[in-house]
Amino acid sequence: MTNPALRARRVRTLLPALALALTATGLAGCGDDSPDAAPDAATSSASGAITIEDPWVRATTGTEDPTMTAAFMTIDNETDEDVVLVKASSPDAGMVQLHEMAEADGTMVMQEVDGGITVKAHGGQLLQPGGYHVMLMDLTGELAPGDEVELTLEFSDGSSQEVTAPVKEFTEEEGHYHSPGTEEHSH
Ligand SMILES: [Cu+2]
Repeated sequence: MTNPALRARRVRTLLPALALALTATGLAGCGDDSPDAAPDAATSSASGAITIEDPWVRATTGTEDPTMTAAFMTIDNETDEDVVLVKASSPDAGMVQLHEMAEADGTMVMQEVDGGITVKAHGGQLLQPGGYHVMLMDLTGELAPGDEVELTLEFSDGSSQEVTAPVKEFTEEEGHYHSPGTEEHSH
């Protein structure tokens, strides 16, 4: 003859132990020693990811040449390997290049980056006016403040990111509101 009350009590006392065991298993999974441990790692922005912060595109309204503009952002690399931004594309631009500023005969000119833009392991790289930028050419239309531009960024590790960048008016302050090195990269 069994005692139902006793059995129920035993089940109840076992449950917290089971819950603890499950939690421990879950935590062990975050250790990330095996690259295939997290099936959603490529699409989430969990630790160990490449993330894009503060993307924006300079408005073309009222500019000298409304057929081209540039996109800016901060790329954070929280992985253990250097990665290179190798390619960018946008449905809003016929041609997209990765540019840097360089001095030529005493003036600053922009030119295509040879080999892409490197983001160091556990580091960040700022794309900003006067520095690295994603050059958008042959724009399909004018870009006014409030518009949005879709960007696809492709990295040397084979990953890619879809970014929606708001269009903003360029002001001088915008150029150095977010200097390299001052922003925390610990999340
Ligand atoms: Cu450029």
